[in-house]
Amino acid sequence: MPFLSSTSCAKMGENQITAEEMEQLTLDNNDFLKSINVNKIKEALAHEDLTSAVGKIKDYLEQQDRVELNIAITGESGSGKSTFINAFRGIGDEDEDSAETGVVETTKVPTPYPYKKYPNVKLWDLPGIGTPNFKADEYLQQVEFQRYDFFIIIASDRFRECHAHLAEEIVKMHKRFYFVRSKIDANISAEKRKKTFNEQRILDAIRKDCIEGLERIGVKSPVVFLISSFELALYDFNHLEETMERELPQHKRHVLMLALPNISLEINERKKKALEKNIWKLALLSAVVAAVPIPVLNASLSLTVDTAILVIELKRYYHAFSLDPASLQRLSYRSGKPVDDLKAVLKSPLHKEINKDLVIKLLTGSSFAALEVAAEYFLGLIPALGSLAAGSLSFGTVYLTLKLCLDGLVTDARNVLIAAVQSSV
Ligand SMILES: Nc1nc2c(ncn2[C@@H]2O[C@H](COP(=O)(O)OP(=O)(O)O)[C@@H](O)[C@H]2O)c(=O)[nH]1
Ligand SMILES: [Mg+2]
Repeated sequence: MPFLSSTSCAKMGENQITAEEMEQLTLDNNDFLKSINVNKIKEALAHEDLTSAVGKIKDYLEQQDRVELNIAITGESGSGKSTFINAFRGIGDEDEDSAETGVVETTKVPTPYPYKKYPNVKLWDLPGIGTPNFKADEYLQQVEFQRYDFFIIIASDRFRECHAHLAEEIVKMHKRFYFVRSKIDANISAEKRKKTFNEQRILDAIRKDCIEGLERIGVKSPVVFLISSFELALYDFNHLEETMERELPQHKRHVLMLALPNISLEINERKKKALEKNIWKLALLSAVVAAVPIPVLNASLSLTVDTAILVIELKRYYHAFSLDPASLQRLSYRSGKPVDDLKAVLKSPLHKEINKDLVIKLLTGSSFAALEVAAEYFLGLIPALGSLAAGSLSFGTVYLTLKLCLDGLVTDARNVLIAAVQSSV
């Protein structure tokens, strides 16, 4: 069966884009074209220097993954900072490179825990707050507060004075904080013994205590996230991730999105959306390159550029959805489902080494006619692209290949998550 079928093109035709979306897309894409310095790429191509042109494109794409993001995790000793860090990185407390948990805290200096695939995204385990001589302003100087994009304050019990002082001081330093109340599972199971047990009432009471504490120091409409690092699918964990993403600047949002472990259907969906936004840009880049009006840029050269773009982006998809063997092994361990059962639901052709050969196979396996239909469809959608006639096929090819590969991986990731959950009931 061809990888790209004409039915899939027809389906895409049903997806009408609104005028508003189109306008936003045009703005985004204009910014994008400015930021990658298309002229430099065109210049390299004009000098028949394909290696340099591809290098420049690669540089740009990889630069997106090199964005720095530093998140500080603070709170009293024993509040669950290290456990939260491990959960947020998608690793177990006993895994290699995990933050040590359940031990008497000896951390005197901030310790960074980078994401393996995105080492520039780091969670920092900060020394405990609330010791008898604790002074929030000195503490923030000691931990070099400027370094962090934002803080997560974790409390495992009542809202205390040290939380208030720290939150106040963070705001004074013009930084943002998120207030997390941890170990909610423990509260719930302790209260379950009571005859009058009502889960919602307990959650409301815990939330109210923290909100009132924050309001007393002048925080307007405070938001408190109730979480259990042992049961991430419950309570506010997803809401916390979503809020952090939304409030980050655009370029940082993308890398956080990619780095987060794919642990729920919600995050699966958000990752898909973030990556979809990039597809337009990459397809456009490919079209611009193909439209360079020089005789030397024949179809095969244009294909080289497309292949380079596709290899980088498809690798990124593969990692973003935690479908690599090590991630599947971890999920198997957490869920108790044999890893072979998880692997059995994988259907995408991308579960092999993603390289130039695989991409060429995907492209040549596709029906040429289907791609042409797709190209015409996209040209109709974006009037500005009409002038890039030579690039039209390239645009359609890249767009459709990325879109179909992304959809395939998203479906696989969703099925893996569902398979993992099914085992535990
Ligand atoms: N029930 C429960 N226990 C937790 C949770 N988070 C941490 N703990 C436990 O609380 C203890 C202290 O956690 P740790 O992460 O070492 O705290 P830290 O000193 O703030 O780094 C450990 O025994 C953890 O297993 C949670 O969400 N639920
Ligand atoms: Mg610790």
